[in-house]
Amino acid sequence: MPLRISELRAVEILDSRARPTLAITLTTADGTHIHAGVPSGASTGTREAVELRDGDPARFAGQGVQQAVGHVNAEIAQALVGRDFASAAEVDDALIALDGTATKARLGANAIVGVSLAAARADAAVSGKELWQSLADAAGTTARLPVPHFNVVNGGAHAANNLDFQEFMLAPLGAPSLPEAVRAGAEVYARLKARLRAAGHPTGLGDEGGFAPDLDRPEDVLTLLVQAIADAGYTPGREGIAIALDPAASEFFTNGHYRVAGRDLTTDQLIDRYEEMIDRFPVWSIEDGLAENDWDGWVRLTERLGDRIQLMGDDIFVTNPDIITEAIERKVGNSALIKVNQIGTVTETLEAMTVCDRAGYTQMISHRSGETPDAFIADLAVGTGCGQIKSGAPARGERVAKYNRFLELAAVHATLPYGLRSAT
Ligand code: 2PG
Ligand code: MG
Repeated sequence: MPLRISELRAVEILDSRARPTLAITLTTADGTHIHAGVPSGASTGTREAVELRDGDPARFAGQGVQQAVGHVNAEIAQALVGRDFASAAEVDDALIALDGTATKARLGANAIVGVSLAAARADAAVSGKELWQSLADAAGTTARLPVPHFNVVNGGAHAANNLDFQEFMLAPLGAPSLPEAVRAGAEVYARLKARLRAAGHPTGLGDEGGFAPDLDRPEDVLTLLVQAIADAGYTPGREGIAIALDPAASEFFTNGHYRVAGRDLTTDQLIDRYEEMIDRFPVWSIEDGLAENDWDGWVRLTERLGDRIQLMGDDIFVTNPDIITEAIERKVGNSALIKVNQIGTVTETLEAMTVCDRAGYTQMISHRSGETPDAFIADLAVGTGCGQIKSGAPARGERVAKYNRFLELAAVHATLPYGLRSAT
């Protein structure tokens, strides 16, 4: 059935960090109401699609999105309402053409991505499919439940502590099923809280629901994580619960040096440090281990550690098929973090994942530090079958909404496979 939009409306709402974002309501010709919430990052890559923020210091310190809302309600609605589209991909093409810029800066990537998410949902609804099924059909992929990566310690731009590394994640690679993986994440999270409390650390949370203790050295956090995993009765390691890091290194790269725990490190010293970490701790994946403009460093990082662990590009790749293509040519990384709002449409996101697949680069679907309860990315992860997702801690509603969606899908669709697609 063609997709016909009879009404399109945006509203300025708040994200999980008290910053404005957009909620989209799309009504299809048969009267179905579709909703979508727009995520937003803090540690953004410089080549991401550009969010439109009002810049009016009198409202939300310049962070308002009334202009983006206005674009949805006027120009975008005018262009889309009443037209027949054969697919959500056609809606995305229309959005890209209407905006006319390479970075989606004119109408705003936040406006465009909200409409794109809603269009994908509307497309599923008119074809009588669940969102994940519809996305699997659009992408030509085999659905699968992903390994959740629980971000249980927050630092960097996501917390007001001394930790330079942004994210320390639990990866229950050895869990036999999705429900068991979620259970493992929640149980270790509780044990970690108890350990932090016993050691006199505050147990306040960062933006993604992980604890934000005032530790300096990443190795001290890794030690705590391994202890908490064992406390909860699991085996630290790939056969049980492994660890994934997102240092978000662009954030602590200045004047050609990486500042970690009060010391300036060269690129090669930081690579040495990572090597020691993966020798001593069950770290299976490092995202943004180096800065987005340190491409030569990334080449060396990949040469040295690429056959031992997953080396994932986030700020450096920004879900951009062209940049990922260049990275593949230059042998930079072996995996990509995937965020719909970095590139701005669902269709381009699926393209980026196809580019990765062809080169054997693994992919992990990701939330943003600013989220809404919208669990679109859960269906995206299942539909594309990429086998990995990160959606923050197993705590806080906007993070848990995604994990809970998996629990529902696992219960209803018992035949959905679970786990990494292939070992890295
Ligand atoms: C990241 C993301 C999500 P942000 O760096 O991977 O965890 O952070 O949304 O702030 O860019
Ligand atoms: Mg990142």
